[in-house]
Amino acid sequence: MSLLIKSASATALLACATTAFAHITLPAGPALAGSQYEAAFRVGHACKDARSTTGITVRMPQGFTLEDVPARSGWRVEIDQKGEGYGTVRWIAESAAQALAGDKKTEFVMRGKLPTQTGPIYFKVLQTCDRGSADWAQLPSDVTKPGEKQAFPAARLQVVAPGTALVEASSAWIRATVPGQSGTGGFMKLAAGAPLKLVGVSTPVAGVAEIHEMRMEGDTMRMRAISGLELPARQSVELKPGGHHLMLMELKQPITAGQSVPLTLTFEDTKGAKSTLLVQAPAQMLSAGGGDASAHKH
Ligand SMILES: [Cu+2]
Repeated sequence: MSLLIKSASATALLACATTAFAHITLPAGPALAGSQYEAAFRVGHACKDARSTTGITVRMPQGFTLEDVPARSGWRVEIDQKGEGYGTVRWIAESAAQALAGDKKTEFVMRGKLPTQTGPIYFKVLQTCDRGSADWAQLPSDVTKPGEKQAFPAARLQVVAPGTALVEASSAWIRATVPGQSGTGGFMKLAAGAPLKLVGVSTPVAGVAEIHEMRMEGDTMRMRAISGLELPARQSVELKPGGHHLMLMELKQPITAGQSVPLTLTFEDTKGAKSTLLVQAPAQMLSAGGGDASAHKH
């Protein structure tokens, strides 16, 4: 029922996020198996060396049942249910003037029903431009060398089972400790598919685990426990050094780099229903970005 985030995949997600501006992506966060889903493909960049985007063709994944494509001013929509693979939806700019300029961002929206099967699904998107095209169609399995990034990743959606936390964690890590240290911080990105609140954390390695915020008191940055952290729907919220973080105290053992620390996160939805997510956070000395949390003061 839980999503296990392994360090390798967390690293891959992090690498991907840094270049996400150029990719065609779906909003962050998972969606429920068998539910109605609004697939909003975000386009924020024209093809390389191009000035504008003139067409978008989405190849639907297996199990996705198209229900509706809202009309889009200045663009014609062609739906081919028998098209390539499991059907295609194509938006075509009616004129060069209607094409999406390279410095403009927008979303191309379709609605449909998600498969009942859980796991990631991928929408392959062909972006055609006034000059050239870009086929956002690579799957994680297309990358074979360790550490290699996908140049043209397909838009990914994590489909989760009913009863599971509707939230995805990525880039999780725990700061490794030095001898004598009794507490440490935990960091990750969280993306909820519907409004959720992170209300708790527990781990076998610590006697006390809390959600912390950082705030200025006078001219000193201090941290304190909060009862919950709001996670807006379809957005990524980052827990990071110097910002919101998980605080592990009364450590029962040293946390050594490379060790994997299980964290059970508890969430509450808008109706108060609780769900949990197990995240495996690798321990490391510094964040991937080299950030420094030594400014923390209790
Ligand atoms: Cu703290």
